[in-house]
Amino acid sequence: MLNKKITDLLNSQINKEFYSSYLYLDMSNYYIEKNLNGFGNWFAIQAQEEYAHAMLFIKYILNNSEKVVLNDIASPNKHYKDFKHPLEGSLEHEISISASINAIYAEAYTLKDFRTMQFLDWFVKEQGEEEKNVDDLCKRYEMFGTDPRGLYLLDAELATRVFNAPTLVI
Ligand code: OFO
Repeated sequence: MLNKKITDLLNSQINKEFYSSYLYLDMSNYYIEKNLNGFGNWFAIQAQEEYAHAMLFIKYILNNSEKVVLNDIASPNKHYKDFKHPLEGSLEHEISISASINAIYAEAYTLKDFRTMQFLDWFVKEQGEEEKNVDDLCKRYEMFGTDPRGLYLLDAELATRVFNAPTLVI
């Protein structure tokens, strides 16, 4: 059994993870529409990862015999002004998701909910990695993306990314 506040926060995190997936799918579609299929692939994999994260939260709540609440997922409804815009948007988004995970962690810490803290440890680390990956991509775009040949090579590299399911055991 979990504390009600923790359950509510975990349920709200499910929505944020599904929204993240939707947001990254929107970014993927944007790049594919612009014929940058490698960037499109990179974001499609981000979307898959976020979906997998939502499912981990669902599993954790169910394993603790609590009710999963699936709320409406907001439309990303974005208009991207240039190729860099989604990259910056995704960095900003990851920073906000890190803050959200940290807020649940802080609540679990206050309540001495060690089980939830242990579950969230993986996400704390994952957020650190995701922030770094997106930040790296922003920087590499800055360096190479404004030159057509550089953009072509970066796109080709991003096309090689494959999905690896999270290995977290709940
Ligand atoms: Fe769910 O991994 Fe970042 O947002």
